[in-house]
Parts: sequence; structure tokens; C-alpha cells
Amino acid sequence: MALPKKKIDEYYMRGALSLALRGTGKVSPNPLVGCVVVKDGSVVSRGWHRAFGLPHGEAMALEGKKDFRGATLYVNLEPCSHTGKTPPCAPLIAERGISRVVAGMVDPDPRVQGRGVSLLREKGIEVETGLLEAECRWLNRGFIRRNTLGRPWVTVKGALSLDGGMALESGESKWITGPSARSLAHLLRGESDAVLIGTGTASKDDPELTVRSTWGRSPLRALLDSRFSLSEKAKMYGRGTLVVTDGSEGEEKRASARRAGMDLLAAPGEHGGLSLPLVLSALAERGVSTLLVEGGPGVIASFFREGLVDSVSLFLSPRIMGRNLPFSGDLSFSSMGETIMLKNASVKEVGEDFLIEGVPACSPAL
Ligand code: AOF
Ligand code: ZN
Repeated sequence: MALPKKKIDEYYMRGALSLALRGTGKVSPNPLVGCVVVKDGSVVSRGWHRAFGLPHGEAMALEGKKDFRGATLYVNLEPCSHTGKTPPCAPLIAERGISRVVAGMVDPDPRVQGRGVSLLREKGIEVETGLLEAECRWLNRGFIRRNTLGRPWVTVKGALSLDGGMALESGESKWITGPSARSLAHLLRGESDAVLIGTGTASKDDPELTVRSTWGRSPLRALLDSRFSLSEKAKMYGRGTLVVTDGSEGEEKRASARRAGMDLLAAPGEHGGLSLPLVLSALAERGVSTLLVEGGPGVIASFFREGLVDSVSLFLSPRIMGRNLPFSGDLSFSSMGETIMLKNASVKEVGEDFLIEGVPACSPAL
């Protein structure tokens, strides 16, 4: 018995989604895009966006001299209609004789936003959008956040003991989780466009915040440091670091930071603090679609307090630490109704530890 058409379409769209994943960590700030071309019931070509600046997924699939007339093209994102770094994909799809396009979602990029679909239809091509839309939107959640809300997708990451500790009272936190969890954490870093910490973590741990134990490029390092107290000897001091201050540091400090290749941002907020919305929009302007917040408790609490957390990735060690420094600072909740509940929470075993992930109920719909 033949499969229903929708099942067949879903099968090929899943293929496009998994091809798209091959660009992870390499295409940002552009989207992850995969494409499968099917003719007479067989896959005749595949493509994906390999790296920023390279051809789009559809263009890669349509390279060469094959006869694509009458074929169906599956792609997780609407084909583009604009000329950017590369020529637009929608006219190319029409030129190559594709007769049907199945796209997972409409492109939120203001240069496209439905124009690709209209252009294809004007050329007489049958177009369907919204197949496996939730999966397609999740894949490009950072790209969507940046294009629709002007801020990155924010993930809070932590490594905790079973009783919720991020460090002993002495400050010791190396290492709560085992080597497998730590290398997976580096992988999360490699998939993020930027990593953010506060000045407490910077002075206590002197982290490098690079991707070391695994594959991946190192993300931009962002430091919330209102008084600019980062030592010039710190591992983070230098190129690839954005320091966010309240703007009160002297010109001398600014000049030497710039000489060291650092990027500076003044984002003063209320009560002498920093404004997280300003920080996030400045990161989005720098092309950051995904941000990993790595602590400590003060920074994590402020992201939760302002409802700016889109997902949580907590590594949980089966270890009891007793009196400890908690993962998040005080959130002043007085009833269970106010606490932050994760939707669709999942658990994975990672070596001797567990990774719990979920999306806070307050995160805006994708
Ligand atoms: C990609 N890869 O496979 C597809 C994209 O800066 P440009 O010229 O590369 O254009 C980027 C825009 O093109 C992007 O925001 C999205 O709207 C559209 N589609 N982009 O990088 C792809 N299909
Ligand atoms: Zn394109």
C-alpha cells in the first residue's frame, strides 16, 4: 500500500532538516537550511547551507546539469527572493523547472517574509508552507528570535549537584559534573554565537570561555561588568570579548581595552545596574542569534527576573554537596504559582550525569 502524500512529504522534510544540521556552528547569523529534490519518487539531489557566505541550501542542491523539470523541492525555510551575498533562490528554482516546493516555514527575514513564496507562485509553481513547522522553527529558533524580537535565543546553562548547588561555600566548583558532561557543555558553547558571564564568575574562575575539548568555533565572550573590574591579566581580557559596563569607567581604561582588541558596550540600567534588554539588542546587532548564559547566580537570577530565558540546560550530578551556593540568586517568589516551570522538559544520561532541558513557560512562542 502506498504511503499517504503527507507522510512522504514529511519523510523528505525530515531529510532536509537533518541536512540543515550539518551547518551547525558555521552559518550564523544566517539560518540552517537543508534541501532535498525528489523526482519520480527518488532523491535526485541534496544541498545544505555549509557556511556563512557560501551558497544557500537550495542553490547547492540545484548546482550541476541535472534535469530537474517536474521535480519537488523540500526545504525547511522559504526560498529567498532577495539578492544578498548570493543570488536569490526562488528565481533559480523556477529556472531549473521545479514544479512543486514544500517549505517548512515562512522566512522571518524582513528582506523575504513571504516574497519568496509569492515569486514561486507567480511562476506557476505549486507551493506549500508549514510542513513540520514546529521542528523547522525550533531548528532556527535563534534566527527567528533575532529577526522578530531583535534579540538572541537565550539559554541558561548550569552544572549542579542533586541538591541544587553550583559551588561549595568555599567557592570550589571544579568539577561537579564528569568529563562527558563537560565536553557536551563545550559542544553547547560551540553551537552558540555568544557566551555570557558576570564579573563574579570572571574573577573567581578566570575562565577562558573557549571551545576546547570538542569540535566547534569559539563564540563571542560577553561579560557583564558594570564597573569594568576585569583584570588585564584575566584570560578573557583581549580579542573576542565584549565588556558591558555602566559607562562610568574612565577613558584610559576604555583606550587600553580597545588596544587589546576588546569591544565595549555601555548599557546602564536602573538602580546602578545594567540593562539586559540593551545588552541583548546590542548582541543581536552584532549578529548573535544564540546566547549561552553561563552564570553565576546573580546574572542567572537577573535573566529569569526579566523573563528573558528561552531555554534551560542543566547538568545534574548525582552528588550531594550540603551547604552550597545555589544555581540562581533570589527570585523573591512567595508562592508556587510564581515559580518558573519548564515546558517539554527532557532528561538525557550523559556519562555519570544527567542533562535536563526545557523551555520556561514565560518564553514567547516561536
Ligand atoms: C542562508 N542560507 O540556505 C538560505 C538562506 O546574506 P545572504 O545573501 O546569504 O542571505 C541570507 C538570507 O537568505 C537569510 O537571512 C534568509 O532570509 C535567506 N535564506 N540564507 O544563509 C540558506 N536559504
Ligand atoms: Zn536563498
